[in-house]
Amino acid sequence: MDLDAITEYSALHPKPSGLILQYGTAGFRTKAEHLDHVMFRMGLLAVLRSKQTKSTIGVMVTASHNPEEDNGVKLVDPLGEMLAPSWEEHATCLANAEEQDMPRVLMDISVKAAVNLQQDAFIVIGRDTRPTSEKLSQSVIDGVTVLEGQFHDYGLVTTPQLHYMVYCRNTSGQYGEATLEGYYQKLSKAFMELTKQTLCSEDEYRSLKVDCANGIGALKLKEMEHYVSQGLSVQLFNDGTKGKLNHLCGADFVKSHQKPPQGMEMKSNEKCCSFDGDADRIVYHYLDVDGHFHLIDGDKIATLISSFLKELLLEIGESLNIGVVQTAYANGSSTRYLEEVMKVPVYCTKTGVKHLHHKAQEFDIGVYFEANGHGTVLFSKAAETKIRQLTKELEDEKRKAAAKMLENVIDLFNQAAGDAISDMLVIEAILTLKDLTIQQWDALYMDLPNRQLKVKVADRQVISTTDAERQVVTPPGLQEAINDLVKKYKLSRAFVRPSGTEDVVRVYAEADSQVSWDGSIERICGESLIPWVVGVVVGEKRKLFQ
Ligand code: 16G
Ligand code: ZN
Repeated sequence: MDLDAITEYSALHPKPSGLILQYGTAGFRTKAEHLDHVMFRMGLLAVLRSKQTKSTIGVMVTASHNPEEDNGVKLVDPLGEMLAPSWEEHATCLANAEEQDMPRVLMDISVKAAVNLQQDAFIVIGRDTRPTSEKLSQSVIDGVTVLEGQFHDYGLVTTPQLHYMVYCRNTSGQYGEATLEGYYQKLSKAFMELTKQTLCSEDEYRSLKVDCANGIGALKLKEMEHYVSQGLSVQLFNDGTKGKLNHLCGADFVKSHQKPPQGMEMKSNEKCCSFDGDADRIVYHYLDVDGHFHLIDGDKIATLISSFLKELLLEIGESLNIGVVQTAYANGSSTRYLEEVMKVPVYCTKTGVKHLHHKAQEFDIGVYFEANGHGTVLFSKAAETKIRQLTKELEDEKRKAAAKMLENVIDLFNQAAGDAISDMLVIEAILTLKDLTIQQWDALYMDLPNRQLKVKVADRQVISTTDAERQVVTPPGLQEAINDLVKKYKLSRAFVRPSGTEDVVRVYAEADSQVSWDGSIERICGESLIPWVVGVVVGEKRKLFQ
């Protein structure tokens, strides 16, 4: 390691003194102007991680659904997963080391992690469409180069596309070809195969309006459109030509405000969906004939997908196990529907894709989705091999056809990460195959009214939780207060957790409402439940809903 060169180059990417950042749920995220040194240092760290794992490592420059002024970076581990927790700590140490200490911290990490510095390193880099992303990704490259790592810059790609590239490169192309063309070919082939026999060709089923959050998803969907145009016609909105990234549009806005995105013409009963800024989340929505907005979030997506998979397994006659993984944010109705009607086991993990992903790996078929629309399906190696074998061996035509369908579903999912484009194609295929309208899908169950809000507190770490964030441990008394409160309302549930991405505490509440759907939840959340919980958190009772 040439420490002099590192010191010299690091001086070109100086750390603002006193700035402390943490590698959070999805990497580093903050105002873009504070990130140059972090990018350079993540370039260095990626090289060490690559040497240690003897694999290609990914670096994605994005701040997902955050405002345009923010940016962020995350490292992608060999099989396309999130960075291992011990390396998150290394990342935090390296990013926070003062200028003069940085080379020593880098050395310490390589000793602690037993990195063979003689090993070659290869890094792939991607970025979203933020105005600051290009320069910041150049700083990553500077870091990679000074440690003599090799790299390939994919330029503008969605986050899941970069995860896909990493996965492909580390499995010698078995997962797919590590190019954008390879990604489009793989997904479109599976989609066209899946949908080719569908009887229904009506436009209502085949057309979809997509709100691209003014982000990278628009560019990539435009590139992909013609590969799937025979099976699906997409109309893009918020494609970045006018509006601001994630501003009043995109999956996060739609989900958290429970209203339609701006910049999208929606006629009643038209099928619409929204991506987030880096296209790893998707939610569906539509306006009914009375102009009411209906949101179909990650929970309903998981329900649609798992019921389809379960039917296919029944048809094939194989007893592969399916598990659905959710977080505390999953609507109570979805959990009840999955467990009681569909009879599939449901598990709850902490918020953040890495936790869900990890749990989903325990099943033959692990379906995971956060309510916010981030999710995918994982097939164990054994299950995948079995299914591929069945497509060849089965003689019964119906069973064989079902196995082939499942094989295409495997290829259509991005198993490295939740992927708005891939999930969209899976959903469209299922709706067409099942001959379902968006309204019929929505009607599977009725969401319990719910509200979320965030509270700024001096120190969000005063709140600690257990039981997949559903129970508060500290401060003492808070959980009891929540219990007392939710007892009063039917089917009600509430929890409080410190955010992993912002300096805030998040509060969630849901409850059945027998009186009037909206009025009642506002009363529960607005006048009673949430202010009460928040009151305990901030040490004062105050009204939060105007
Ligand atoms: C990040 C996570 C997302 C999670 C969100 C929660 C990834 C790729 N993204 O965006 O899954 O829902 O954080 O944020 O893991 P919070 O901790 O601020 O509520
Ligand atoms: Zn995202």
